[in-house]
Amino acid sequence: ARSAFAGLPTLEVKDTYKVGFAQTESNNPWRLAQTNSMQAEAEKRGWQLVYTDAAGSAAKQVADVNSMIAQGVDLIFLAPREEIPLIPAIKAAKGAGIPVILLDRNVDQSLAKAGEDYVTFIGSDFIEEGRRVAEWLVNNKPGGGKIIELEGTAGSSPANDRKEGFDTFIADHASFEIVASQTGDFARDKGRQVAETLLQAHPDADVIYAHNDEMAIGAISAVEAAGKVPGKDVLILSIDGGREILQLVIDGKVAAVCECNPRFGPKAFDTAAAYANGEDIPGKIINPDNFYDASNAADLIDTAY
Ligand code: GYE
Repeated sequence: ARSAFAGLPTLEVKDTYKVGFAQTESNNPWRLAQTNSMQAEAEKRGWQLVYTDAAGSAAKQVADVNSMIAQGVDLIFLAPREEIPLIPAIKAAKGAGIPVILLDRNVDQSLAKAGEDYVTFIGSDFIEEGRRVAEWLVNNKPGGGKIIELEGTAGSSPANDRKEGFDTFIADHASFEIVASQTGDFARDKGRQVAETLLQAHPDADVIYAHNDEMAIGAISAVEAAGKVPGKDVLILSIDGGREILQLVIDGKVAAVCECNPRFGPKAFDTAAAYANGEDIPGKIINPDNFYDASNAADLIDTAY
């Protein structure tokens, strides 16, 4: 037993495992790409995957984890929808002797910790994603601007961190102002509705920063409904980098996108195997993210999900 994982359940070395994957929702291509990557990797290794979809409800996701515990899975991969509500489920898994690996979303670090409550977090550096989008904006819009921010799911780590990274950078550049910031729940239609309302309240806004592709695509419809031209009158910025948004960058409707890589399968299963082998695992395993704008979107679109 290694000291770094003192209190955590261990994982036996076996030829095959039965592992859970508690997905948060399946309402966008990013989620589907993540699920496909997990299922493909399980199949490749001959591991059994118990898959659940919380359909956008943290309460259902808690129940999904509890049912995986009851089924006696060897390990649980969890994409916690929000930072706080899944913590009791993580602790219940630990109590039942089942290690948990967090995928793509993190939990509140004052309430649960890597190496103590769960093995590790695998995902992107969301603060850095937000910062890179803000930096691109400042470097490419010399006149400054009035920004509408469409936040992801309230209480989720990517929404909290993408806001922090972006807002902190913008705060140091006086010619830019965030005139409104509201959640669109990472969803296309909610993003469209919120963007429509905020564009009416702030007709002088000339930048929309969306925390994901789905809301950015919704924002394009809102800009057009307001009689404005996306990419000209209103500059649109996003995070995720799916094929659909890259085509919109090529078309000139979206200005810049920070990638958030959804292909977790190989790294997730490698990390579980390394844990079983007693290898040292850092508390955070950060995926590198690409960055797209008009200069490279056409070259890279075929690499996107
Ligand atoms: O950006 C979004 C998805 O948690 C990083 O969740 C993920 C985010 C991703 O629904 O599109």
